[in-house]
Amino acid sequence: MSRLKELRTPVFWAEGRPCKLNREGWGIEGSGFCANPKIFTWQELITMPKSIADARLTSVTRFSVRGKWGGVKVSDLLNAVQAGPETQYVRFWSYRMIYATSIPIEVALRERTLLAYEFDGENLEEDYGGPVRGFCPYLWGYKSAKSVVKIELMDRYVSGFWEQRGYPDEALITGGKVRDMNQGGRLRPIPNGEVIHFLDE
Ligand SMILES: Nc1nc2c(c(=O)[nH]1)N[C@H]1C(S)=C(S)[C@@H](COP(=O)(O)O)O[C@H]1N2
Ligand SMILES: [Mo]
Repeated sequence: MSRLKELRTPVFWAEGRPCKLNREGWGIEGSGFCANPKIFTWQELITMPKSIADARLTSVTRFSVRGKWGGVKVSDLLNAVQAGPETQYVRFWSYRMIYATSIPIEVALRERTLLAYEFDGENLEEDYGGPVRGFCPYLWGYKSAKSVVKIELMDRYVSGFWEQRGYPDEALITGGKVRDMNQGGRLRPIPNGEVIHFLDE
């Protein structure tokens, strides 16, 4: 059983649960305002420098799970496609192109914003957004799109799946108690999803 499952991390698929996804055949299109649009295959992604973010995924539905998310920095991908100066937002598309969400370029460029393919050293399974998902600990979990097939560099903001349904576009993690999955779901305050310490990086 995967670590995320052991921790009883909830599984959200607003657009419906995917069937088995093909890890070896996975590709992520990087396109939009960039000089070198390209498709990153699974093989390419795993040979790019790996970053580990020991950080939390915090849902607006008030659960939070911490672990070592491993993957490629979104900033490295933006460099690879030669993101243009027009780029203001990065939009992540999930595998059926129904779920999408965008984050500001400044947040996309931060150290711990990843396209993640591991949690605590294990490959991400479908339930948790494998083969590769967005991971952005700075904002509510709905900004961390699962099973990403495309990242699109945008010159303006377009709201995403949950944002169109009333959740804030900014998705700043606000106070209050959350269920800490690392502590058996105990309700406790985790201010700012613990990202406050990272912000001066
Ligand atoms: N494709 C897709 N990505 C998604 C979602 C979803 O429903 N579909 N839910 C989002 C929300 S609201 C949260 S909190 C996290 C939950 O991630 P998990 O299902 O791995 O716990 O995924 C985000 N990414
Ligand atoms: Mo969420």
